[in-house]
Formats: sequence, structure tokens, C-alpha cells
Amino acid sequence: MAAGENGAGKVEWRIRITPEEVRARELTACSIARAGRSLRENGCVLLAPALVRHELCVAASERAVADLRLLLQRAARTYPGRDPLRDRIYSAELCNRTDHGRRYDVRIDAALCGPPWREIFDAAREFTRPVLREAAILGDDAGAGRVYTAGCVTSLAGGVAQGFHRDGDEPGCVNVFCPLVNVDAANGPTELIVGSHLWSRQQAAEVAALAEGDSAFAARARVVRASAERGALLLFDFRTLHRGARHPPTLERDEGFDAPARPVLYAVAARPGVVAWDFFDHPSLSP
Ligand SMILES: O=C(O)CCC(=O)C(=O)O
Repeated sequence: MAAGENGAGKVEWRIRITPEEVRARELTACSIARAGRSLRENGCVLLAPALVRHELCVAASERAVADLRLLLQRAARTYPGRDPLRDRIYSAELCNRTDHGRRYDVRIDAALCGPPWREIFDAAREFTRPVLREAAILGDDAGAGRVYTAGCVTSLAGGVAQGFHRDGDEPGCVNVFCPLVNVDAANGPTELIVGSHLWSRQQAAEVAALAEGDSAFAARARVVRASAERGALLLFDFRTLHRGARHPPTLERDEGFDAPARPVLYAVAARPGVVAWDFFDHPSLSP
């Protein structure tokens, strides 16, 4: 086993936030220290239960699903030969990067967006900024406060699991995920391999290529599932191997674009000067 593989994980990656901290909109020094340490050592930390207000998450969830349905209709018009529920789609507004994934990444312009996105990004920033500062992986405080890029990943029932992947190989970027609905085995949580942010590019590629049933995978990868209430916050290093789990179908009948949806809002905090992969560098969908 390569150094650091599967030996990680001694530090708790789930931090329970108290109602007092949520009311005060401020984490205690103890929570900040524990969360920062987990992000640094595990490459991830889940702050739960909900930190972002329930009504905001409900409004954002409805909006995300409505926007997605419109974009799926546009995608079907733009690419008449392709089925957005089955085929990959790459565009400036919407991407589905896995065959049969039914997992749609929709870009949100964090600088220009209004409610409900703005309030959620602001709330997430209040809670995560001290944690990012404590983890000391984004350079100075400016990186911890800036939204580099943002979007909403929505999986629809019937979608398959993604392969484990990194969002980048260089240090200096952190994903902040906020589930807009409760996420669990019924709709497919984000899964992460603890400590994999510290692996070399080659180690990460080797483990990502292993089949999950393979004993070598179990020996090398400690997988955690970020099941959480809506409004919780999951932070993870871009280098941490992760994936969206399978979103099981709920009915025999295929509900098409109206299938049950699991939207997760995300914002990326980045060290000043970092240039991350642009996943939306593709032609726009026709109006
Ligand atoms: O859906 C998720 O939980 C993770 C999504 C993700 O990693 C991706 O879209 O690349």
C-alpha cells in the first residue's frame, strides 16, 4: 500500500454544529479548529445539520429544478439527435458528463446572481470562511472569501453513479456543497475518498481506475458518504477523489425530465491567482 493510502481518517470528518452556532451565524473556535483540521488532513469536512435556512433551500431547490427542466428542453432542441436523459451534454450552461448519468451541472454566475442563490452563497461564506482560513490551504483570506465559480449539480432518479474523480490536481481550490434537499441513499449522496487529496496524480488515477468490488480498492480507499440534511455544508479539496452516487429510480415508469431531483448547490473558493479547469468551456445552447 502506498504511503498515506487508507491510513487516513483518524480525524473526524463530520462536525456536528449546534443550534446556538446556527442562530449566532458563527461557529465556535472549537468547531472551526476541528473542521479546519479535517479539511487539511482528510481533504473534506461535513458541517451538519442545516446551517443554511430551510426556506432558502426550499426556494432554491424549486428554482434549480425549474431552471434545469428549461435547459433540458433547450438541449433537446439544440441537439435533436441526442437524448439529454441518456447522452452526455457539454454546453456553456449545462453539462452531463456521464452516459446515463442524469446528473446535470448548471452554471450560476456568482457575481451577478440574485435571490435565492445570493443569500445562500452569503450564508455559506459566513460559516466557511473561518474554516478555510484555519485550514490554511487557500493562501490569504481573500481566497477564502471569494467565489471563484459556482453552479448547481442536480441528479434525476434513474441516474448511474459517477466514477471517482478529482476536480483538479493542483492545490488551492475547495468545493463548498450545499444540498438543497435531504440527501441519502434514496437519492445518492456525494461519496469521497478520505485523504486522497494528498495522493500523487498517479496514485489517484490508479485508485480511480480500480473496480469498487476489487479488494485492492477496499485496501487503498476509505470511502465516506456525505448523507446530510438540506442546508448542511460539505467542503472538500478539489484534489479529493469524489463522485455522485447512483440516484435509484423510484418508479417502473420513466418520468423523463419530471423525475425526482436531487439538487446540490456549489461554490468554489480558490487561492488568488489559481486558474481551475473550466468545465463549461463549450458552445452555448440555442435559445
Ligand atoms: O453529484 C454529486 O454529488 C457530485 C457531483 C460531481 O462530482 C460532478 O458533477 O463532477
